[in-house]
Amino acid sequence: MYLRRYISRRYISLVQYAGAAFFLYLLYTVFIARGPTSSQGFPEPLGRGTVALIDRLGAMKEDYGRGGEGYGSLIFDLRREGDKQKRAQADAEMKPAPKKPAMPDNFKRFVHVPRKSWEPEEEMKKDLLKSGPGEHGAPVKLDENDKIVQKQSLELYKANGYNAYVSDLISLNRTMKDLRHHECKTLRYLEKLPTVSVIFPFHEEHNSTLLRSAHSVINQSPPELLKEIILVDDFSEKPFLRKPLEDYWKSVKLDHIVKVVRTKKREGLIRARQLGAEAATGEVLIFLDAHSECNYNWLPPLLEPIANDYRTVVCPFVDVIDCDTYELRAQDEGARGSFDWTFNYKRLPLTKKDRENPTRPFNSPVMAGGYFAISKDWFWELGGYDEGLDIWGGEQYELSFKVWQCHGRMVDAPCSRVAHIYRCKYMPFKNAGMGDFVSRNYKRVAEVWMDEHAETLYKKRPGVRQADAGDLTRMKAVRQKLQCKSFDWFMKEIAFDQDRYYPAVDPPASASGELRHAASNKCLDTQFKSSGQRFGLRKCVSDDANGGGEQNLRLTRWHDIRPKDRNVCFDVSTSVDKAPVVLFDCHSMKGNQLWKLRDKDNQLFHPVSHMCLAAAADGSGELYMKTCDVGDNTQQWHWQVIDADLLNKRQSEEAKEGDL
Ligand SMILES: *[C@@H]1O[C@H](CO)[C@@H](O)[C@H](O)[C@H]1NC(C)=O
Ligand SMILES: *[C@@H]1O[C@H](CO)[C@@H](O)[C@H](O)[C@H]1NC(C)=O
Ligand SMILES: [Mn+2]
Repeated sequence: MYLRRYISRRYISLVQYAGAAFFLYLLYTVFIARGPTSSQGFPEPLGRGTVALIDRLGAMKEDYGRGGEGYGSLIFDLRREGDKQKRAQADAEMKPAPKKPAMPDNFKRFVHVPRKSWEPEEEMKKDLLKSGPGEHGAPVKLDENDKIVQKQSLELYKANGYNAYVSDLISLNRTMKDLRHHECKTLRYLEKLPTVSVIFPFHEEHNSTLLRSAHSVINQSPPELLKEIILVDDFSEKPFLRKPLEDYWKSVKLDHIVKVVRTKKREGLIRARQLGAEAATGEVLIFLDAHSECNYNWLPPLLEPIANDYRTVVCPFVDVIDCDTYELRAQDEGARGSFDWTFNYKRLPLTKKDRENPTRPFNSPVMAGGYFAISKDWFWELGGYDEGLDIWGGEQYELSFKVWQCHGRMVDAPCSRVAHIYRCKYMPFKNAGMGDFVSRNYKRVAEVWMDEHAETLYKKRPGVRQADAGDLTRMKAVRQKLQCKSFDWFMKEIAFDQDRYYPAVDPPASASGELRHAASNKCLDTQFKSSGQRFGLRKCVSDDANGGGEQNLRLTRWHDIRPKDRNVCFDVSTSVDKAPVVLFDCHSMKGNQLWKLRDKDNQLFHPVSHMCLAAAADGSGELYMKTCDVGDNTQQWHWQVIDADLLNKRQSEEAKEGDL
C-alpha cells in the first residue's frame, strides 16, 4: 500500500539553483525576515509522493442539531503604535486598501512576547534510555509460525483495519523517533502561546490505540498549553469504550485533562468533530484522528502562526504509523494540498520560495484531511463545519475554501509532526444504506463556495450536479457576513498552479492509441486494472475487434502514460532487472511516472530507473523493465499516433520544467 514514490532529483539544475536560492535567502534574512527563522535553507527536490490520505470513519446519517455561535471579532487597534500606524498609512496610500485583519482581544497579548526554545531536552534524554517493543518508533514483528498469535492478530486486524494485536504489545507511552528536519530543533517560538483543546472523534477504536493517541498528546505537550483532550465517542458499542474508558483516566489521575463526550446516535466524523469543538474550552482547537501519535515539540510550531494571526489555520506534517508493525516513518517532506476536478485530493509541489527554508510554514490551498489547528474564535466565525455534510467527504474542501476565501490563511508547519495509522487491507466500517452522500456533500461545497467553477466539477462528476444539496442558507449567510472572496480568486492566487497539474480540460496527448509490441505484434493492454496492479499484452483490438480490452493509451503533457479517461499511470519504483511496471494514481510530478519516448529507436525510456519498457518476446506475462538495448525488439514499441512536433517540443522543454 505504501510504496514510496520517489520523485526524480535533477541534480544539475538543483546545484545551480541551490546557489541562487542561498543568495536570495541571505538577502531575505538580512532585509526582510523577522522572527525565529534562523536556519539557512537549501532547496529540497520535490518530496516523495502521493500516498493515499487520511482514511475515514463511516457512520449513519441524521442531522446533528445546533450550529456554532459566531463570535464577533474586534479590530486590532493600531493607534497606540505611532510608527507602525504611519507606515501602515503610507502603505495604504500606495495600494488599494486590503481588508484589515481583525484580531480578537485575547490574542493581542502575544504581540510583543519574546521567544524561547521549547525543545523538551530533558525528556528526550530520558527517552533515549527506554527500550521495549515499538520504542523509538521501531517495528514490531509477530512470530509467523505461532498459529495462535496469527489467528488472534488477524481477527483484530479485520475489526480495526490495523494490527491492534501489535498495538497491545507496545507501551501506551512509547517513545517516538524524531522525524523533524534537524534545523527545527534550533528554532525559538513565542514564550507564551494560546491554550489548546485536542479533539479526537472515534468510533469503535481499539482501546490501546485510542489510549496511546491521548497519552502521546500528554507526553509531547507542555502542560501549560494543554487545556484538555476531548474524546468524542460516536456511538461505539465496544464495552471498553463505555464506562471503563472514563475509569481508566481516573485511575491514572488524568481525568482533569481527558474528557469523554458522547453522541446520542451515530453522527459520522464531521458532526462528531463539531460536537467536540462545542465542548472545547481551549483557545485553539486541534483535530486529530484517534489513531495518532504526536512527535517531539509538535505544539509550538502549530500555535505560533495562530498567535500571530488568529485567522491562520495550521496543519502538521502527517507521518505514517505502519498498519502492520506500528513502525513510525516519514510520509514525505512536504507538498501543497489541492484537488483534481473529480475532487480527489491531490498534491502540488512546493514553490521555490517554500523550498528555500525547510522549517518555515508554507501556504497550502487544501488541507490533507482532519489534522489541523484553528483558533476557536475563527472556527466559529466561519460557522464551524457545515453540519449538512454527512459522514465524510468534502469537509476538507469546505473548510479550506472558506478559510482562504474569507480572508484567512492556511499553512503546513514542517516542524510539527503527527503520525497517523492509514488503515489497510480491511475496512472495518460500512456506510450502510446511505446512498450517494459524497455527491450530496460535494454539491453543498460547490454551491456555496465555488461560483462558476462548480460547473467544471459537475461536468466531470455528473452525479454531483444531480444530487440534492438541501438547505444552504446557513453557510451562504457565513459567506455573505464575512464578505468572502470569489472562488476565481482562490484558483488564481492560492491554487495558482493546480490547472497545470490537474487541468479541467486534458491537454492533447504527445502520442496516443494502441501501443504495439514489436517482438510479439501484440498490444499493451491495461485491462481496466486498478492502482497497484500489473498488466501485460493482448491481441490488438485493431486486429481483432471482438477482442476487447483497454488499449487506448496516452503519452501526456506530464510525460506519463495513462489509459484514456483514467487517472492511473505507468509507474516503476525500483531499478532492478525485470522491475515490475504497475498502474498507480497519477501525480503529474514525473519521478516514477516519467517516460521518454525515444522515437527513433521506438523505446520507452524511464529516466529514474534508467531502463526501458519491455515484454516477453511472445507477448506473454506482465510488463517489466530491462536494460536498454537498441537492437532488442522485446523493448520496441509503436504508437498508433504520434504528434511529432508536440512530442519534440515537450521533451526538449522537459528539462526546464518543474521548478516553479
Ligand atoms: C482493552 O480492553 C480489553 C477488554 O476488552 C482489556 O482486557 C484490556 O486490558 C484493555 N486494554 C487497555 C490498555 O486498557
Ligand atoms: C504513561 O504515562 C502516564 C503519565 O503521563 C502515567 O500516568 C501512566 O501510568 C503511564 N502508563 C504506562 C502504561 O506506562
Ligand atoms: Mn484516520
